[in-house]
Amino acid sequence: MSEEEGLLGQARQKLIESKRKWAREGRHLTGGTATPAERLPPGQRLVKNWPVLDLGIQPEVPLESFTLAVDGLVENPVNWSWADFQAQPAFADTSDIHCVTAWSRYDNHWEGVSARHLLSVVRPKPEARFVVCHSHDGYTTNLPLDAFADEDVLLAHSWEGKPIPTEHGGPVRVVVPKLYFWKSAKWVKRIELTAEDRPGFWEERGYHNEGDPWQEQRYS
Ligand SMILES: Nc1nc2c(c(=O)[nH]1)N[C@H]1C(S)=C(S)[C@@H](COP(=O)(O)O)O[C@H]1N2
Ligand SMILES: [Mo]
Repeated sequence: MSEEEGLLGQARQKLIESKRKWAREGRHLTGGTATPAERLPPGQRLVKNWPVLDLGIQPEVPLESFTLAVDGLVENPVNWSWADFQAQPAFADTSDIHCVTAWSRYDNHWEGVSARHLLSVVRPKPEARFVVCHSHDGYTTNLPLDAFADEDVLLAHSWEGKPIPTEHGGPVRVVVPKLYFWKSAKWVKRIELTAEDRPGFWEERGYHNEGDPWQEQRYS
């Protein structure tokens, strides 16, 4: 049995197949462009609620067994416990969510540890150019190290002043506001720095490798 069949099962496979089909058909593409000066990227509509999207697995990660590894091409790999994670400088930021399925949600108040701080601790080697985020549900997503190192990127433990609920990726999820939300890994367990770009779960299934909402980089 392949990893995909074993990990995801048939019901989930069906959902993945339909999203793949949308990617092939260019569903939600408007052909428009916009700059971040326009707050709502092309083809997006504003929502007030917060939809849940995942592969059908919502892993429970007890804080006692929480670990976050940051490794690969770094001088100082870490494997933080929950206490280690909590001991890092606190970072708070407010940003918008843009999901490839065409909803956007403004003014999300996040708290956690900034990607910049994390990088200052692990110290990327000169060869490191990409990041792969690995999650407890088997999900992966890739992005350039430069994009991960943006000032608004964080490993969030709280949203609107409360711990991030399990369905939204708690205890810790990545938040990368300037890219479509599939680049923001829920239930993150490992952040790997690499020299070569390695497409993640959706990037291998027809989603765009970069995923800039203002350039409408939905599908490849
Ligand atoms: N671990 C994990 N992270 C994930 C996903 C997933 O299936 N597993 N889905 C991605 C997608 S496609 C989106 S749109 C957002 C959804 O996050 P939300 O459920 O908190 O809205 O999470 C992203 N991160
Ligand atoms: Mo998504």
